[in-house]
Parts: sequence; C-alpha cells; structure tokens
Amino acid sequence: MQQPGGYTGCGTSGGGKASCGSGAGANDLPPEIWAKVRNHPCYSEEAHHHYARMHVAVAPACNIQCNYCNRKYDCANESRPGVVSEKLTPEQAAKKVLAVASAIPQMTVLGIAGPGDPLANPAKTFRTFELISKTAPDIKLCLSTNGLALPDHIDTIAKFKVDHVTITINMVDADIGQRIYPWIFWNHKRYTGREAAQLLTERQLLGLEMLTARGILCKVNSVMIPGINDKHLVDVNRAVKSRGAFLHNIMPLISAPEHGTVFGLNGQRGPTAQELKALQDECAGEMNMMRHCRQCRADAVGLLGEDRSAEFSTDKVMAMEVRYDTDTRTAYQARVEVERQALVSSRQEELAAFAGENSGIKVLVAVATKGSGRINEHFGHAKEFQIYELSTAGAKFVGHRRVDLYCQGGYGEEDSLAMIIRAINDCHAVFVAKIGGCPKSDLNEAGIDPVDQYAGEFIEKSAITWFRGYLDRVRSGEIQHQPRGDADIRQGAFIAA
Ligand code: CLF
Ligand code: SF4
Repeated sequence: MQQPGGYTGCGTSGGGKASCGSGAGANDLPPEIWAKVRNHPCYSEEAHHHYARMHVAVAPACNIQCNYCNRKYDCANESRPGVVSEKLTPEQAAKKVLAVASAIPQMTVLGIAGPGDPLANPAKTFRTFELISKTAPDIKLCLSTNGLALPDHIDTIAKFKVDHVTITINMVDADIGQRIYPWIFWNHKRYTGREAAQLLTERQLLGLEMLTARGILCKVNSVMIPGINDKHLVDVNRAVKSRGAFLHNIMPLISAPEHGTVFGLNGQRGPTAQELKALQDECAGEMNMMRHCRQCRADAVGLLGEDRSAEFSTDKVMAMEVRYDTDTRTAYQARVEVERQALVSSRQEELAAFAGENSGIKVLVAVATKGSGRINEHFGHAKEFQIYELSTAGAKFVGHRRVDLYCQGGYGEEDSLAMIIRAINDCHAVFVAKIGGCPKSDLNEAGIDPVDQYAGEFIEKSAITWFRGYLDRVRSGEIQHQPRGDADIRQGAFIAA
C-alpha cells in the first residue's frame, strides 16, 4: 500500500513507481481513478471481497493460437484450462446481465472474456455492450483481449464507455514469443514463427498506448511459463508500465496432459507458489500487481472465486421475469460500503500496535473465507484459501490456492487433506471458522497452526492480532521462527468458477 499523496500517475514513463494497483485504496489514487476502480473486483483487491463480476460468453472465435490453449475450452488468457462455458447471443447475454444484476445487487462489472477473443468477434461483443449500456447503465463494462485486433477497435471501445481493458501480453521479444504462439491470423493472412510473434507484440503495445492515451484503464495479464518467459516478464512489466498500464496480473501457467494443449502434452510445467510470488514481488518494485485473479471462466458469475453460473443457465434466465431496479442495487451497495469501511478501520486500529516496530520477520497464513473480508468458512468447506503475508507493516493479500473440498458429504477425505497441506505448505497458520479434530492434528503435524478462535471476524485484524502473539512467542523464546518451504499450485483440470 502506498502512502497518501504518493501517486505519480499510471501513465507516467521513466523511473519512479506508480502507486496504482490492486492494493491501492481511496487515499492512494486520484478521485477520478478511484471512482473507476473502487467497486471493480479485479482492479481493486479491497473491492474483490465485496463486489462481484459476471462474464457473458458471446465471443467464440479466436485469431491467434497460444500453446497453452485448446480450443475445445475457454480462452486460457482469462480462464483455467478445461473450462467450457455456455455460449450466448448478445440478446441472451443482455437478459442474463439484467437477471444477475437483479439477483446479485453487488454485481457491478460485466466482462467479455471469451470463450475465444472478444475482438475477433467484434460484432457480437459490441452489440452486447450496446444493449447493456442502454438497459443497465450503472454496470461497468470490461473487456479482455489478446490484443491483436485491439488497435482497430479503440474508437468503438471508447464509444461504449468500456473503461477497463485487459490485454494478455506474455512477451515483448519475438524470439520468446515464437515459443508461445505458433501462429496468428491478421489482415486475412496467417503468419507463423518469429514474424507472427513480432506482429503480435507490436499490435499489443500499440493498442495499450492508444487506450491509455484515451484515459481507459488497462490491465495486463501475463502467463508465467517457467523456462520460457519467467525471467522475461520483468521486461514485460517495465514495457507495459512505461506505456501507462494500470495493473499487471502475472498468472501461473496451468498445464497438464489432460488439457490437450501443446504445453500440456510436451510436459511444460507451471510455476510453484513461491516461484510465482517471487516474480510478482520482483515486479512490484516497478508497479503494483494484481494477485487476486481467479482465472475465471468465460461465463463466471459472482464474487471472484465463487461460482454461481449454474444458477443462471440460459434455460433458467430465459424463463425469468426480470425487473431491473437500480434503487435496490444502490441501497444494497451502500450497506456494502459501511461493512467495507468497518473492515478498513479495524485493520488500521490493530496495525497501530506495530507503530515504529520492524521485526524483519514475515510469515504467510492461509484463510478460509466466503467473502466480506471475514473468516467465515469452515476448513472442510473451503474450495480455496486466501493467502496473506504478515509483517510489522501489516497483512498483505498475496494470492490464493485452489483445493479440493476436504469435507465430502460429511466425511473427511485423506487424499484431499494431503493435497490441501501441499497447497498451503508455505504457510505458518490457517485461519478457519471451524475445523474438526482430524485435520487439526494433521495440520499441526505438518507445522501449520490451525486457528479457529477468530470465527466470523475480519481477516486482516485477526491476522495482525495473531501475528503480534507470534512475535511475542518468538521474542520470549517459547518458539523459534522457522521459514516454511514451497507450495503447489493446482495443475489439474478445473470445471468450477
Ligand atoms: Fe472479467 Fe477480466 Fe474484466 Fe475482471 S475477470 S474481463 S478484468 S471483469 Fe479478473 Fe477473472 Fe482474473 Fe480476469 S479475476 S480472470 S482478471
Ligand atoms: Fe486460446 Fe485465448 Fe490464446 Fe485464443 S487468445 S488461442 S482463445 S488462449
């Protein structure tokens, strides 16, 4: 988190750290930027505890080939491999947006992110935006693209007031690019090899410059592919920052043979949790990073990490009587803001206890939560754990880990427990609303402290309180601070949110 007044402008080039980013709050950003990000769950880490997004899968075609993509599934630039979304017409999509917005008043953002590339399907993408901007003008419009066609659509993006655009940029060097992209299709012609990668990087960077010149907030997604672009992503980070990108989201490659992708079949591995964190930390010196991306599906609905898409299948939506009521949505969001302010205040109060202190010790903790920034999920019901890094500077969100449910129909699954422990193995503690005796003792044995005394309370305040106790125990000699090892990022096929 940056200091108030430290904002140097995301569009600035040259040295100095732009204090924009997913962790930034109301005091860190100019009011006009804060107004755009304050309730966007991807552009504000704080907002993602409270606000939801939805995607409509109106864009089936794609104009490039990525080696981590299998066209049977959604675009892997914003989705995990193995996820298949239900495709919609723009008219079906518009009705679905109204249905979801009425049922989930904290849904503030509509994104188009596939299942192919939205700008390889411009008619469907922009028709959808046009319909929604008329019927639900309070909903923010968001777009994710591979960037190849982006420079051709800047005026239309601006015309429909699409204020948030994500470009997936995995390289700015065509030698590296040709190992990621076998071909692109541009200007009625197929290009391959280095020439394809060169064209792609030029079009991506041009598109980014054109958007930021219009004041449109741009996020850059990059897929971290160990041995191919992992070190190079630091150069990508500099290149996109200098062109005014607001936020950089480095996501892990998820790669397994069952995905049927080039990388999956040739054994290309994804990064470990600590490899990903180290790269994100390195780039955070240049620019703040998004670390809460869930690699959503192209028809995702709900809070990030939550999957409510099954409630809004096309059959169900088409049968619904929808009444779009902005007053109800506004009133609900006002209550959300009260809760959000309480969370910020509680964190500040607890943090005051560390004033002037710098122990140098940092630990990671995992948290089971259903949202609202509270510890409100049982260990056995958690499908993911949020990861916080604790130090005397506070509790910083640094990522999440997907897991299989431990509790299946009331029974604990030993295989799942072993997988959960591997997924949070770099953590010193796991905070949960409730936990049974068996997993508790296995976690203790693995050196992870199961903490259930803060059930229902705010995550950051509780984590800081626990960390103060941890430091006291280290200082008194009751325990020794021991660094933890690495952890796994789940590589298998995902079908949920
Ligand atoms: Fe969707 Fe993407 Fe907009 Fe968000 S998702 S189009 S910016 S509204 Fe968000 Fe999902 Fe990550 Fe994308 S968590 S995959 S970054
Ligand atoms: Fe697949 Fe998306 Fe790449 Fe197209 S841009 S090949 S849909 S991952």
